[in-house]
Amino acid sequence: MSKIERAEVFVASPGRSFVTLRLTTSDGVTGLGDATLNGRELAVASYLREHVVPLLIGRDPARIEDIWQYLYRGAYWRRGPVTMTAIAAVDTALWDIKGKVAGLPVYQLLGGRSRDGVLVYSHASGADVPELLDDVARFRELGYQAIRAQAAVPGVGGTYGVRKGVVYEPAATALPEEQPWSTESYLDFAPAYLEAVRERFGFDFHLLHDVHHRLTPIEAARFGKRVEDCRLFWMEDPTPAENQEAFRLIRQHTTTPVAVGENLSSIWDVQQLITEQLIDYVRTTVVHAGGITHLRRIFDLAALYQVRTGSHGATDLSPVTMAAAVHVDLAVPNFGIQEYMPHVAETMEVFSSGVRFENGMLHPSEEPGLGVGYDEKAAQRFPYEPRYLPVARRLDGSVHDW
Ligand code: KDG
Ligand code: MG
Repeated sequence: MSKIERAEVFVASPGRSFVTLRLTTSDGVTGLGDATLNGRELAVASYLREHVVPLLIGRDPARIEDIWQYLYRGAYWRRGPVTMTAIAAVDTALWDIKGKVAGLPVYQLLGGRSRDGVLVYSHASGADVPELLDDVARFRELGYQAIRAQAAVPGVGGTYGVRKGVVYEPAATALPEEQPWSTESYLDFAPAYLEAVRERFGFDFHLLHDVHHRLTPIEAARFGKRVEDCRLFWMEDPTPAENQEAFRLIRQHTTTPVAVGENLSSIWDVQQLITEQLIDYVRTTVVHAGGITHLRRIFDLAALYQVRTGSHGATDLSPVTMAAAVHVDLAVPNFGIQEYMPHVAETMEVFSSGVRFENGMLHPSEEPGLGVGYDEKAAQRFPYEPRYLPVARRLDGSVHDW
């Protein structure tokens, strides 16, 4: 029997911070898992190094489900982003190994293709409306069939989702940047720029918008109703999701589709949202929701309630997660869309990936496993640099949801 012989945890910042797990079997087969939790990287690295690696050595890498159950139930302390990201890294690496051993790309192990390619959306943004419109034009020219639009709210300075450099990277400072927020200004301004995008570019592409947890349920209801004629593919995270019942109020007022889940980590965290059909898209991801094994379980539950998938895919999800996501997206029957932000050149000096973008779709590598590589020597050129996500404050100085 093959055994897990080695488990290494790498923490590096090639363009941004990533935590990567590499498992090696007694047959010399390696598997990679992403363990990155933006702004809390070392918590997961330590959870893995101190509490998970000792449990893995000597186990049969073929027993993916059993190892998942052992790490989840065996910890006694369940769920939560740190635990579920650590379990995800192990699970993803084991699927990579299983694919390599079988000589098959991971999507084949998940039942094979349900579609020819994976529809993706990318991020257009601007410091003002003309800049946003130019950016949407750029993404249209690049072939994207779905585009998320965000613009800086006047009087609030930089806002969530608005690029400062080449790539949008919110975790940019050694301590959290404090960003001002005004719900009133946002509610006045955001519908107008979404309308401007539709007026200029029409309706033959999907338009998305991320509210990023900033509104109360009734404000979100008003926003969704106001933008109905823009026919959004979705409004994302209209209100924080701790109280899932809150989404019923949004539902009572608007037909704008709702997407939730990027910061939720287990099937229990999305159960009510799904089974009571309070959302249209579930955005949980491989890396933060327990890996391929658990994500598949969430997506299967969602399928029963006509909820489709729309996994998180910002640049804080490493190329390992992006590759794993594309394998899952290709296979599940209820796929909706995949978020996609290409990584910067430094990141790709460390990771290699066979994922390919063509005509607004992603395609996986046909190599056995996930089709990703990690160059540990190259990673040494990019030592870990801690970076925090920003914190939002209302104009009166009180803390708001970022
Ligand atoms: O780490 C947090 C980011 O990934 C998140 O803020 C990005 O909301 C986001 C999105 O939809 O990509
Ligand atoms: Mg989001």
